Amino acid sequence: MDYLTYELRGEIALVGLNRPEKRNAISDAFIEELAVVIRRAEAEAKAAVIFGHGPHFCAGLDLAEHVKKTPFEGVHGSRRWHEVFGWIQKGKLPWFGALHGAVVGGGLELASSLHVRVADSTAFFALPEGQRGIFVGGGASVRSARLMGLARMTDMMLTGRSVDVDTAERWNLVQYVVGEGEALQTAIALAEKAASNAEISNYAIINALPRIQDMASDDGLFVESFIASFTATSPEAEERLQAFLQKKAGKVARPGEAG
Ligand code: 1HE
Repeated sequence: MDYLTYELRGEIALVGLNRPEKRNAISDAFIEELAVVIRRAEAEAKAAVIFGHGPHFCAGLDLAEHVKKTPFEGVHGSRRWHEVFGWIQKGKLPWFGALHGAVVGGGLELASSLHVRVADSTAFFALPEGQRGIFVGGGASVRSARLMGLARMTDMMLTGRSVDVDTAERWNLVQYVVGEGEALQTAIALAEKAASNAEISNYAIINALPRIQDMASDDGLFVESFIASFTATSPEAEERLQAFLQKKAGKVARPGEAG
């Protein structure tokens, strides 16, 4: 692979963005490698972590490649990003992000398609599309806007505002903030927790929650009942519920206690 590294560590797939000399800028070939790696991770792992090699997570779209495209090629390119990032967001695996340095433009769009984002203190977030004369095309108008809210995203895009990790946490862009250099190990530890869940529960969490968010509340509640019943009557649920009742499964940990 030219743009990514892949490693299976136990049940966790580790995917590294590996074009550090271009700050992990995403070209068409990069997206195609990511498409292959997502499918490989789905076949081999129970959860996945994505991180960036070099000084930054990701500088977004490869601007050198973008300028060479016709308008119609641009539409297809954007639709391909949507498709591939959609395999992450509504696929088979829980995906965790370890973010550091620049998480900008398409890099923030990629991060927004993950399920849990851990950022270290060096991370910063921006949507510089306005300054480049372009628009978001990798899903930010849906995914990033839903995380941080329309007003904040509009401000970022109009003013070129760059936000630090503490602001990003307040704005819902990341769920965890850790010390410099600690994002990857934290993301792996969290991925290991998710990997120990029932697969059917993880699948429902990943696939049902974003869809139910898009539904009218009464429709969402109706769908929830079916998913609840389907998961609760699975053999995995029966085994896990019995294990708890027979005091063979752990209790819910208090915050800060090892789970
Ligand atoms: C790039 C890219 C890129 C760096 N495409 N080549 N994204 C941006 O507008 C972000 C543009 N990048 C930057 O602002 C900075 O590079 C960073 C803040 C991310 C990092 O700064 P730094 O000082 O560590 O690196 P650098 O010296 O700026 O970059 C190193 C090299 O990477 C340099 O090339 P070189 O040939 O001079 O060594 C840069 O030109 C190159 N490089 N970023 C191409 N993005 C689906 S729509 C999504 C729309 C977007 O993502 S728009 C946002 C694009």
